[in-house]
Amino acid sequence: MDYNIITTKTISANGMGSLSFIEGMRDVPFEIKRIYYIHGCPKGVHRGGHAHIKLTQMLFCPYGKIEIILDDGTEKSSIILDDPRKALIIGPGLWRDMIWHKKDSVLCVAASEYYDEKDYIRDYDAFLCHVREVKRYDRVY
Ligand code: T46
Repeated sequence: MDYNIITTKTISANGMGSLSFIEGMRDVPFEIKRIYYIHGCPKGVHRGGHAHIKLTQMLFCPYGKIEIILDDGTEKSSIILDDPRKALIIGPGLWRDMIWHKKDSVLCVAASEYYDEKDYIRDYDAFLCHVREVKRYDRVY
């Protein structure tokens, strides 16, 4: 499945917390064109329910606990983001659901493209068709 978990570079100062950083084209394999963040969610919230056609993204949770469930049309993987140093890079073609396990957890996302609703597949059956199309194309070329 096209995802990768990385540990961000982190500098800790005795008793003064830590500073983590992520650099485009160095820590993430793309130029960052957009950053968005999801906040103010109660515990138990489910978001997502879509896939992207081209977009690659890096997700991290600087505060709280959020579960990311990825689905490639055949199998599912569950990744827990509960450490500010942990980041998840997700390639295109994966259905994703996110579950807030702790109130006010923050999900930050760095994206490879500007926002484009046409890049979303928000219907699961259409997603399965897309996966089959991509596999057929890969077999031919
Ligand atoms: C993703 C997961 C991890 C914008 O206008 N600009 C933006 O940059 C984004 C990301 C969203 N929107 C609009 C589109 C919808 O009208 O904001 C609304 C909420 O978006 P959505 O329901 O897609 O939010 P989530 O939390 O289900 O998904 C988001 C991202 O949209 C998606 O790309 O991978 O976070």
